[in-house]
Amino acid sequence: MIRDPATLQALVEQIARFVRERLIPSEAEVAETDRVPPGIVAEMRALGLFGLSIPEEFGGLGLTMEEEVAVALEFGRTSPAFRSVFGTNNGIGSQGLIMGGTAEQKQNYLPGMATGEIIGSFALTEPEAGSDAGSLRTSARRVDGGWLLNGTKRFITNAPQASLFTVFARTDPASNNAAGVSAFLVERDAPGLRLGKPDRKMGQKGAQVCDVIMEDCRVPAEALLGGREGQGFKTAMMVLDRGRLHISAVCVAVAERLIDDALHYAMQRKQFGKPIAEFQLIQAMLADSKAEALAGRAMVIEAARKKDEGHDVGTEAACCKLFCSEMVGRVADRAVQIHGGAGYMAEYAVERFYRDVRLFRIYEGTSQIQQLVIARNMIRSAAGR
Ligand code: COS
Repeated sequence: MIRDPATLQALVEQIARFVRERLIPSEAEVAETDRVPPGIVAEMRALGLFGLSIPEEFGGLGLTMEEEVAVALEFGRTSPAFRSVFGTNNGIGSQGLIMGGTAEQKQNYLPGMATGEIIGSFALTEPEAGSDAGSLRTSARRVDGGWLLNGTKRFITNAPQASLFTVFARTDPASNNAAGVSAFLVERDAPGLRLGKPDRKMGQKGAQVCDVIMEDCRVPAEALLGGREGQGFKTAMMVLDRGRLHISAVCVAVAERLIDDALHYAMQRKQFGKPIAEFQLIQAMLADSKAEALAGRAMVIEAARKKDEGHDVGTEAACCKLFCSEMVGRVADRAVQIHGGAGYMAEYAVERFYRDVRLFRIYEGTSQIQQLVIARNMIRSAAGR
């Protein structure tokens, strides 16, 4: 749902200009230094990018899903590391709170998240619990006046910058599945919480990831998200359903950027006496990429509209994440191929994007998990469950 097309268009144009004039020229520097310059982060804050999906009553822009997708289709046209800076505040780092927080919890954190003063982070994955998120082992034990958390969370995006973690922990020690999991809002300075060293990654340099380690980490009783035990896993799944649509839009945007880069390269690179764009085998790669990116764009917008209409889009979100993340992998591969030897060299952006996009098929649920979710939902619905 687009509430006011003119306002959205103005926002989209503003973001497109920011991407073109500020982010794309800084891509190489961010990849080299593994950090987004503070000046750019300040500009992101001024543009309201940290609060895109946070409700207006808490100082955000309160975008609908379709509006958020429209915006992601613009800011995704650059290194995914830039999106990560404000991505968790709009997605997995804030949505648990928006969907399941108490009025007081929302009031405490959402205004700071909307401005970017508070960076939110989502702490679900563990060394032994990745795809099988329901088997997580981090424990939360009730103690006088609060909870004691113990466990390690792994590959946590934005953890080095975060001031608030949504931590998923087992509150029912007798359980070994999703039912015994609860969510907690854990502040960075909670006693007993420490961070591991930043992980060294294949790509997406500038987006930082590390372990979050809790050793008798004490949090107050009010840290239990929504004040309810046993809801954590469902909250995590609902957050991921939404996050998967957002990531899908980013995949489409990166694919469109790579198609532009490959097309321009093919039009100016000459071999056998003419631009390689005139060769049909190059054209086939360009055309397949264009058609697939268009399919991705259409399915993400359609699913976002359906979500705004109030439908459960768990299946659609998984379909989008599966198709768009695999699609951008194919597009990046073709973009390198069209660039030939140059595509293997670090001075061309496609070399970096080729590594960056690999993560899309893994985080917020691997392609295999999306397949499992889609098929399981199909079977359930056919069986009338
Ligand atoms: N929305 C709301 N509730 C959901 C849900 C969703 N999308 N998906 C599952 N649930 C609920 C189920 O209805 C069930 O509740 P009831 O027991 O009351 O019926 C509960 O959650 C457990 O669901 P399920 O039995 O399907 O859990 P499984 O342990 O079988 O796990 C998968 C399901 C594999 C789909 C889940 O673990 C998953 O998504 N894994 C990937 C995790 C991931 O994306 N990690 C990335 C890290 S974050 S960057």
